[in-house]
Amino acid sequence: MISRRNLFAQMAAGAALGAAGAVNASGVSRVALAALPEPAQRDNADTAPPLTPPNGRPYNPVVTLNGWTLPWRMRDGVKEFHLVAEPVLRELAPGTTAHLWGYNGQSPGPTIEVVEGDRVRVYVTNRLPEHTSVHWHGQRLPNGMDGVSGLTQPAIKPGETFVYEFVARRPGTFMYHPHADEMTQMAMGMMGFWVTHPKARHPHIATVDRDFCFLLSSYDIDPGSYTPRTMTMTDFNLWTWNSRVFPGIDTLNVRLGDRVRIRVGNLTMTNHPIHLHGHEFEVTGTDGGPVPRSARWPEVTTDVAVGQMRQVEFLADEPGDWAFHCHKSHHTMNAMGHEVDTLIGVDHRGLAARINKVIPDYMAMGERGMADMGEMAMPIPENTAPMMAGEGQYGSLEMGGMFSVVKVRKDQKPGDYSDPGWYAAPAGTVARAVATPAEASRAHPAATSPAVPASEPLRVRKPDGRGHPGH
Ligand SMILES: [Cu+2]
Repeated sequence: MISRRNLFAQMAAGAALGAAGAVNASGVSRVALAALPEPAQRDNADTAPPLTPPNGRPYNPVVTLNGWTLPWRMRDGVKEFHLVAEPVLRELAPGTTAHLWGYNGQSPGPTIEVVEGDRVRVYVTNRLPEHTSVHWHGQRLPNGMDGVSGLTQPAIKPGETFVYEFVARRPGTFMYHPHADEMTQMAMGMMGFWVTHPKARHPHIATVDRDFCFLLSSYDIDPGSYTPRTMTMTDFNLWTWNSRVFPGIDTLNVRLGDRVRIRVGNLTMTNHPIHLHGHEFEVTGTDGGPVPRSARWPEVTTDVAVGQMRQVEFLADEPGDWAFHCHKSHHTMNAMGHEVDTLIGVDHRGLAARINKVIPDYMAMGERGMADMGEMAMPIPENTAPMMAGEGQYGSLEMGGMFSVVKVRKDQKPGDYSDPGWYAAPAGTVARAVATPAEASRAHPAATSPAVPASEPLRVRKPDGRGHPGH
């Protein structure tokens, strides 16, 4: 059987050979094209180890969540990268794959990591069925390198290779994405991260132990299908970090006492309040660069608006498994339908039995909330991430989408950031069920009503004070 992944790789390889002979509109000579840096490819969605710089000025590299950093080569003092815009297969979570467009085999594309003052040359080969360009979001650069097709350059036609070259003038957190048929190309997953490290000690940029980065992106992929609807304006059904959904997003593993930086860029069509449990952080950088210390304040949630980048920092001083997620609760769900009535309080008994005579598979849902969805093995279409998924050590997490866990551990060896497994909470520090009615009354002596047997039907007290029995 021919795997699609191999097919795409072969197409990319064949196409790259073709590119060397192509006439190029940007004035790159045939000799230069023949000497293009090898376009590195990646075919899986694991979090790659940070790329320790093999040459150039040293820095502490970032960790791209479920992604990787693009290798470069030094040529006459210039850092040269090669991006290939192309169709890709991206695993959103185990069992769920999307047909996206991206760079070098993945969506998002690889992170580009440089140092302030570096001269950077990026070759971009277009293997898409339509023209594209790359805009270097947030950078100071010559106008003609800004990547807005039609405005600052001709579009890169299919089969062509363009070259961008500029000096990374200021340190900070940046993104790259097409500025050509953006609606389609970004809805298809074309984007990447860019980090410029400071060249020397910077008054507003701290040295950190762990430096994570990821992009927020969203897709509208019908359950059972593989390709995003690109015309969708607001009703996206997959909310991703680096084109992954929980439980497919890796955990952020840190050591107790680490200073941690997390960089987030938003290329969705809505804002995302990003929330960390158990710690306070400060926003130490925005789109425009580092925030002066005097202008920072403590937060546990920061909103990342459309097109913005935010970097937050905190001291990881509380051991545990700390949830880290977008606080819009619809964004921590996978492929969900929206045209669903609220059924809380509706008693389906009897009704379900009658419907079952006509539709044997019919399941009543929602009458006690949606939590049942997390645990019931409801039949779902192929290639569809369950709406509420993920198993923790205490049961179903009932989450999807933009959710992960910051794991803070004191017993990891220095430099060991492998997944430590679930947190072993010290005895007596985990919330638990109250054991007996006697214990309950000790805990809350004012309580006078007897414990309600679990079998009792739910009663709703109406504002007029009359009890409303279930039926
Ligand atoms: Cu969100």
